[in-house]
Amino acid sequence: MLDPTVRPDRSLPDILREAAAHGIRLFQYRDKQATMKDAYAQAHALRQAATDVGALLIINDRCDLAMAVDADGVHLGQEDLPITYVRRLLGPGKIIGLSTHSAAQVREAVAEEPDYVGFGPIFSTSTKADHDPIVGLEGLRAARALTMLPMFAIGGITADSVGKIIAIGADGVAVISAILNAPDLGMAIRKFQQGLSTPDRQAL
Ligand code: 3NM
Repeated sequence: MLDPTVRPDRSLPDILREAAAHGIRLFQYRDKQATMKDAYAQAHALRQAATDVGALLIINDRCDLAMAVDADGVHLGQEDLPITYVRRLLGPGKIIGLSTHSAAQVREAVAEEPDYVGFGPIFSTSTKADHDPIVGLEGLRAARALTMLPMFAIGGITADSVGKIIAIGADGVAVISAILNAPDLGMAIRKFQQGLSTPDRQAL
């Protein structure tokens, strides 16, 4: 996930290009602070970069911004517009994800039919100030049992923990700081890929 507050010193399109060269195919632009004008400029540049490298770009929260730059989809939070309405706005073929933070929210999400759910925070994170209570690996296990929808775990995930998360059955992970703050982006991504391809069965 691309959040300019985590790496204010680097251009997000450059990070996208570098991460894509190391195999990341799906990016989310998350910016809780920028004005719509600045967010549009940033999203437009990211759209171009994603298209150049053949990666997917989804926009956090802002359906209008996703439409403005013809993003591949939008990622909605619990406080955002209802999915049925967003699907009508975005039209066919767009990805709509929904953040969930509890078993009850996963059950409700299933009824709303998103294309995937995010679930977390799995671990402690300092990236999201107002995050929901930590759900832990047990919370993930319970959530996983509730739906066949693709589930992306989020919150404090590192290359050391990703193997446990995949063993429990998450389809993938959404990561900010463990990759964006790494001194060597490529090496950080490679370590994640090793964890993704070797589920840690001790978590079962
Ligand atoms: N959403 P990091 S946790 C953006 O629980 C976000 O829905 C969360 O950043 C949720 O990988 C989180 O640096 C922060 O912990 C993820």
